Amino acid sequence: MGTEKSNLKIGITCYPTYGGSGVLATELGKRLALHGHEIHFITYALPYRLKEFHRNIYFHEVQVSNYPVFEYQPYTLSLAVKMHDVIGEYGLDLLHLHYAIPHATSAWIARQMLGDKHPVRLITTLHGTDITLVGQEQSFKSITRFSIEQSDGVTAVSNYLRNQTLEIFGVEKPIEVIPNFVDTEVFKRRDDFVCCRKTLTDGTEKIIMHISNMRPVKRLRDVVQVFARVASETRAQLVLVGDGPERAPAYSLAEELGVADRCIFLGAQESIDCLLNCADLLLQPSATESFGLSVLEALSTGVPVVATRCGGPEEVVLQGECGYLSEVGDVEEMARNCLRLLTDRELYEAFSRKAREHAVANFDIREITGRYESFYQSILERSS
Ligand code: GMT
Repeated sequence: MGTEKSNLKIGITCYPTYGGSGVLATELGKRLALHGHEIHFITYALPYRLKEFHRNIYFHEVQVSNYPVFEYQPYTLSLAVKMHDVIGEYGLDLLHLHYAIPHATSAWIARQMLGDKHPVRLITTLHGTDITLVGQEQSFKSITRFSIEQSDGVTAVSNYLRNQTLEIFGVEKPIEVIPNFVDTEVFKRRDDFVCCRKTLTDGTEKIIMHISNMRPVKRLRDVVQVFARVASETRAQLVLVGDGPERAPAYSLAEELGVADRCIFLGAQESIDCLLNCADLLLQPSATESFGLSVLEALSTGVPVVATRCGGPEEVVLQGECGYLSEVGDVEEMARNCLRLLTDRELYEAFSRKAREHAVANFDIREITGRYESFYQSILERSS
């Protein structure tokens, strides 16, 4: 294994559909490929941010068997076999697993299958619900702990998530915190987007945006409750981006509160950079959030954020400088904070400026990719 060489062969496994961890993994892979590393995505579908051709990037689709005896198809095993094959065929130096379950487990199996033939290194990045929700389920807890312990290197996207992992799983492994990033050259104020605010409103209303996969943890009811209070005081429109089980109940609540005609449910969208250009505020009242990637994308675009003190956002949002954080469920305070920002032009401009500066200074993709590269190198050196 050549620890002295700077260009590595890296396998990346992530969830390829919508979700922050998949976005992060894909953008990281694209950036690493630009730096000359050879990147192999091993997933069950083409990651949705990987549509066009990129030099140095390969895609290996995991075929899931459809054998009728299996009521539940053993995806973890199909993934392990594909990892094993790709490591062997291309001589990967390391596998970077995004989201512990089941990716880190499959990678461990693949490595066991290879034995001493190929000493591939395993790096697991914890993203959030793999620890705070899924990982804690009794049926997953011991395998999550085991898979973390068996990784050669572990990173978490925030201090909050690192501490949660140590507390919940009592792992001995050191966990490096490498925060999520944003491409500040993509997420910025621009005039050339077609979806200007006039296509969403009459052009005079303020736009409050919410972006999520609409699962219970995102507290969609609070989004609507906050918006109803704001809408009773000022002309505003709520634009909801994403889809999931809480979408229908949120719509019913909007009807009940008499604001359904001021809510636009756009469904899942790819052009988040474009949509954020239309937003005045981002509203994310989650119950728990290990980081909050859309919060960072909003800040980078110069959009102030109203969110909750639920873990990660406390490490991303500068309270009272580029956004406001409230206790989970405090819809009254969140509504007051939205109104304050929407009605005080000077305050809004100051928050917007600070949001952009903060994202550029602390979370730019170029800087954070370098931190991953250094981490890879330290793991390769440590274990060679
Ligand atoms: O739970 C989600 O919203 C999806 C999940 C994922 O796999 O993308 O999000 C987690 O990872 C993101 C990327 O690191 C973080 O920005 C999210 O905060 C985190 N979600 C939770 O902790 C609830």
